[in-house]
Amino acid sequence: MYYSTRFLSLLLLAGFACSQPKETSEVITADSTASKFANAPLVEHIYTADPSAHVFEGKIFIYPSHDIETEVAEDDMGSHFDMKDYHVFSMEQPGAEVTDHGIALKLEDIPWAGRQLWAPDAAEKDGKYFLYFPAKDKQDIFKIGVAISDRPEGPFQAEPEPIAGTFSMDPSAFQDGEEYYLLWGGIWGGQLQWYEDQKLVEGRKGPTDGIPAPDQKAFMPYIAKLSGSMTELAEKPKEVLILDENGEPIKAGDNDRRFFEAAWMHQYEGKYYLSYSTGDTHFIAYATGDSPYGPFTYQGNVLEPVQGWTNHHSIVEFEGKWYLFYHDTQLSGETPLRNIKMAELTHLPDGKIQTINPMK
Ligand code: FUB
Repeated sequence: MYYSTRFLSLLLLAGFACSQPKETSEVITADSTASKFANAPLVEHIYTADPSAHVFEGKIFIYPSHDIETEVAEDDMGSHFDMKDYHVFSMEQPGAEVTDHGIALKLEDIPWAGRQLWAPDAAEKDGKYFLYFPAKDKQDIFKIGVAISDRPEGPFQAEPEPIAGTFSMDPSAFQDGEEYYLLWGGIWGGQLQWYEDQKLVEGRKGPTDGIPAPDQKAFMPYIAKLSGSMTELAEKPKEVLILDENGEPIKAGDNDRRFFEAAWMHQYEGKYYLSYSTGDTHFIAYATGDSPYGPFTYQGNVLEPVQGWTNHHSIVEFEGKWYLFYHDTQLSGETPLRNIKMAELTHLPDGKIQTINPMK
């Protein structure tokens, strides 16, 4: 089942954890649940997930999803991830207190959106801040929208329509010098498998309609340069190829390595790194290339599976050190009620990333 509990045994162990977030001032006690996690949640007063981190105004800003408890039944398309707003967080430096800047954007203030505010990201250009976010439109089809603010923490004002030419979900913004790019896509609940040649195929439903045979090329993320206004695509989106060690596109049946969702790009020593979630095998994998458009060659894993079904991350440099932001379900033990975390990330001398184990 989509986004169901692969880690049933871990969840059973964690089952005694309360399903309500703790107050900020409370400290998680060093019980057997907490002690198996390598890192502590960054905030505990609300549930948060999919953390996209950036350095703005000399601080780390985090743009996560805001998980909430819901009556919506769990299904194969992730309907139980029923988020209705975004909060923005900041910290002066790693380890410092995390500030919750409150609600930055609400579902009801997005004219075109119907439900499910999933993983967002942000970018800054010329003193303006742009929040890119996915939501299902009134026809229940994921689109990507943009909202604008003069401040990194918002509040953000949504554009009246989704960004033309976008589809699916999990947008992430990548700045390369003067150019900005938007990446996106995700299969199963992310609906990417319903598209052929970037057109919605009538009649496709559910998580497997449109998924290629195991020996066929997997779905890949998409990328497009953003226009000068940052609110439109400047070109037709292109598929970002992820290749195996033989230069062949990763196959749909290669579940340990194929792209599922959560594309993120960073640059390190002249190389482009594309990292992403492998979904049902729960890794954050990465591939490297010489251009944001790819092709990228699979290299390994950034992050081992976390507690919970989803794995979603971002990678950011702050004052010469690199950090991975990710989430797990330490606070709740429930897949749709996640909490964001961070860990230091190491680029090894050969350009590989040292794999991070989220558990001790
Ligand atoms: O938070 C909702 C969805 O779960 C995200 O968009 C996916 O990447 C997964 O983390």
